[in-house]
Amino acid sequence: MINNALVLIKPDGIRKAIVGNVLTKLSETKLDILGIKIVKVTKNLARQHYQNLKDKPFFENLLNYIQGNIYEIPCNKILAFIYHGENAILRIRDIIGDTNPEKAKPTSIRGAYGRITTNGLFENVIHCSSDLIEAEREIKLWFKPEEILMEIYPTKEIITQEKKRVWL
Ligand code: IDP
Ligand code: MG
Repeated sequence: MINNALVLIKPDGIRKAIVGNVLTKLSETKLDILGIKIVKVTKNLARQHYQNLKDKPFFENLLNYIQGNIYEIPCNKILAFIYHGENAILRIRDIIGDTNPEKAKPTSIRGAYGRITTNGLFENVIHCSSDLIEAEREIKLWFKPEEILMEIYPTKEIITQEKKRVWL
């Protein structure tokens, strides 16, 4: 089944300068990329992204982690990708490995590059949507329709009077 997955290279992946390694590993899937962007993550976006984990004891730490605020020199950015193709979610999740980097296969992305911080947070380099429903919710949260190369979900046109910044 063809599906879409939201993939995020989290701030630790950027700080550790392993973006190239991570993308090389993901390219083994031969999946298509339909969207790419660099994003400064606000607390609001972080909270919405991880809304299903809001009752977990590590939730506040997780919000700070995804915003890049847990480091001595903050790294307030992530890279966001939409991968598309046959069983995209399952295949990417297989390559990224277990959520806990200590349990992840050493050859997986999280196994090779992740760590557990001293306060117990799984700092695991990369996010991938867990299922079809989450993928749609997350892609719509991180991307606007015009930032995606294909109309993967139905869209409609509306007229707005939104204030926006344009080139001088
Ligand atoms: P996933 O990223 O493999 O889908 P989720 O359960 O959705 O795993 O958790 C989101 C993120 O929260 C994880 O990637 C990891 O950074 C962190 N996390 C999840 N479970 C734990 C835990 O038990 N202890 C510490 N951090 C965790
Ligand atoms: Mg998840």
